[in-house]
Amino acid sequence: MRTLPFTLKLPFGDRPLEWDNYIVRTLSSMQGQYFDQAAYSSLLAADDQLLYEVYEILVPKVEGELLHGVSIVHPGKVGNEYFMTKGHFHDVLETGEVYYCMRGTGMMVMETPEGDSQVLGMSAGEVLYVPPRWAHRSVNTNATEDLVMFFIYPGNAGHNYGTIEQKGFRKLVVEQDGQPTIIDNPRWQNAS
Ligand code: PAN
Ligand code: ZN
Repeated sequence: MRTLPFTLKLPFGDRPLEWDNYIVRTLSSMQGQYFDQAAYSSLLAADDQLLYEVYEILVPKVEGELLHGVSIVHPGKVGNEYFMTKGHFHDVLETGEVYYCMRGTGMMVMETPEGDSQVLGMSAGEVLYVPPRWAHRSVNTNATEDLVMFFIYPGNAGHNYGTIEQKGFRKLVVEQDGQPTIIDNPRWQNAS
């Protein structure tokens, strides 16, 4: 846990050199999240492949601190739906987050508990702001390149994954006619 001022080396488009915590998410951690369940099952049976990685710089998880790090979503699809992060609300709903897209192209799928929904494109060099109350999921829409992003959020934010695991997001990002396309999630209404 870092409690004194420090600098961080972030080679362009790469992981931090001095990370404290490394998280990997493979296909098996996304049970029930992809629309095409048959495609998900057959991909998983072939290989529990790596979807994304997170390199975290750890500071105390308290109000006033700023947690930060780098996430890397790899290219790929489950059926027509692109590789993506699990996505979450923050436990402390009233906390925002800043993402800086270092490399690649993708979309951030966001929604509020009140039913507002937005999907914004991201490409290298862009900063994306996720306001308080907005759940967020990053989607890599590039066929060959990683989506690499630096993120910063309040130390006391916490993560609520359960709501998204149960309900999913209202919007999905899928490939249609070779293009990333935002569609309504047909399974969202069925969730409790
Ligand atoms: C990011 C995310 C990271 C991985 O650090 O945690 O992109 O996504 P999931 O946490 O949804 O698996 C962040 O938004 N932190 O709050
Ligand atoms: Zn977050």
